[in-house]
Amino acid sequence: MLTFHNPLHNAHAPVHEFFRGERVPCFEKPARQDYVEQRLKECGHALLPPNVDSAAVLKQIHAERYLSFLQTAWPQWLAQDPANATVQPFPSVWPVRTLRSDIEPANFTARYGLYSMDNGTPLAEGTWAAAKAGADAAASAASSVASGAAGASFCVTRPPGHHAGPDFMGGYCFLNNAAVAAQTLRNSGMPRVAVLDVDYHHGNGTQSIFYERSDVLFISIHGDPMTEYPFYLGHADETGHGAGAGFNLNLPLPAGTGFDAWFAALEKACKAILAYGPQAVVVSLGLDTFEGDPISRFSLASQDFSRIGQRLAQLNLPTVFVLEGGYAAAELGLNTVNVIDGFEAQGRQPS
Ligand code: Q9C
Ligand code: ZN
Repeated sequence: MLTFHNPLHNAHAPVHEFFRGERVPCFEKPARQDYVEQRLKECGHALLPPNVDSAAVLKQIHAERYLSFLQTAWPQWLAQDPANATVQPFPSVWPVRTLRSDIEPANFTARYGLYSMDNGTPLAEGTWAAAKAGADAAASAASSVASGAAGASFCVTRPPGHHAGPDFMGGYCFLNNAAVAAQTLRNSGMPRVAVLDVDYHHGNGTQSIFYERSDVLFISIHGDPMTEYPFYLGHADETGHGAGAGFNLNLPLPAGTGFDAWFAALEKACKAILAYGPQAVVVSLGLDTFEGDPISRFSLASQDFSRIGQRLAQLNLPTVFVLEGGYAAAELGLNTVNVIDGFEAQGRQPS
């Protein structure tokens, strides 16, 4: 397995987020990736820097005006008041139903809300640099599999990506790294790519990006949106639209779900992937299904992640893993390496 990492992830380090009405330290923090890198190195996995520029692919999956906003957000925030250098911006107003989103307001906070689905995705000075380098790492991991240089690859990155839609950030995500990987595989000439999202939270951004397309199958196993973030997408009746009808599969599970029921959903997902007959799979690997996760409510144990890796290897398809959530930072390295080792151990056995 070739492992790429985001060398600039530290540039994205907002201080606070809102949690139950209070300002608390960000759960999505640089230590997450540091722990993963440390464990990977201890286990003998080399970390490669990105070697692909994702700029062109980003334009295929995100709106131009959204990318421009992200790229210039911090300078614009400072232009509003130089004292903003030490202040964290948050959106506070959103164009919900009946309000116009076609016109970009001049006001910075209004534009921030226009391009956000929540107030839980704080921007920092280095957000664009970090997010762009992460998208480059995802494109690099996908390219290594597309070229045949590797049968499987892994992209270690933060901020995560799967809540980021065509023209909005949300859920700690800015650029949709898994969509970048899937689109990169498509651009290499593969007719069909499957995205399997196993993060605790529904991958609303990835679903929306591919909802009307038949060339990318999206499958997600996640906490039931009736009670879990992102609340407004991720139900079982969302099966795709137009050309994409039949190419979206949501497998919501109740909060509190343990490994057996979760694994049964994974089995369904794997069957759907094989029925689709893709040339490659992108795994949006969130590890917030872990029992120790501070903001999520499934109860998978560390050793369960080895079984997940093993089962995914049995698909016997070129595979690109992209790191998503997982907020029990100190255990994130172990849980990540368990997926990789389970995957690789399976690959060494006759299936
Ligand atoms: N500030 C991922 O796992 N935030 N995102 C709830 C409100 C939503 C999680 C707390 C959690 C998003 C990639
Ligand atoms: Zn998550």
